[in-house]
Amino acid sequence: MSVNTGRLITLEGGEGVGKSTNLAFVADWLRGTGRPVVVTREPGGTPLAEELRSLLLAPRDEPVAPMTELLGFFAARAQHWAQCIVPTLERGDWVLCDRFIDATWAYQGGGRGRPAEVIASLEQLVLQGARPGLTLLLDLPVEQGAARVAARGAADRFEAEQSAFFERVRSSYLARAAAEPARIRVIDAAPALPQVQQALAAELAAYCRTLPA
Ligand code: T5A
Repeated sequence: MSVNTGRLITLEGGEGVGKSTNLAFVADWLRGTGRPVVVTREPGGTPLAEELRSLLLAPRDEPVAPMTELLGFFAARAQHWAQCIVPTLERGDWVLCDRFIDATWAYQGGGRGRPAEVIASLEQLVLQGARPGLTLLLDLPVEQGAARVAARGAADRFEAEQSAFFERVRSSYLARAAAEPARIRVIDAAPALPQVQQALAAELAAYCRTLPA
């Protein structure tokens, strides 16, 4: 049985675009309209998936094979999907997730160059065709995101990548948004926070108007 994902909203974007900063704003906006929301993240979102997150993001001397990385993200997602997202949606609540399947397409697909057919088959295995109802893609030139992250301190395994990797990630996100413009809404993340949040609120309001009350 497939789950209705109309109440699943995801926040996406490259490094330092402001996902964590804006997550609370989006959650507050939804709660302010009377919609109960569970805020979660990928990789992570359950105790086991958070352990997998630590393994996936920790800098390490041993090279991580691209397939290991890809399967690791899907292993964490399978757990998060089954134990957190689906039960929340089934009881009628909203889920707000910091990164989801589009991150895999952007990072492991665009960034690492994993073949689309491999990602698509894993996506089908784990999510069985389910996609978020709304994806808010915060977009920022790579060097601006890097400057914001640098101001914050220690880098994880991905943040240590070169700028060409993040350019591919950004292009991949934007290509997905161009292919699915109704689901993936691009928000310019460069302006000051109040302006970014005004744009987020406008997208949320427009999306909620399309759903049954
Ligand atoms: N990953 C994840 C994959 O490779 N495949 C997958 O399938 C999945 C799910 C996860 C990593 O895993 C990878 C991608 C990631 O590399 P993460 O912690 O979820 O890591 O993601 P990060 O991008 O690393 O998250 P960050 O915390 O670095 O970035 P955010 O959350 O986008 O940025 P945020 O909110 O911390 O903001 C950064 C700084 O900018 C400031 C903030 O105050 C903060 O200091 N800022 C602004 N400054 C000026 N103007 C604005 N408008 C600002 N907005 C924020």
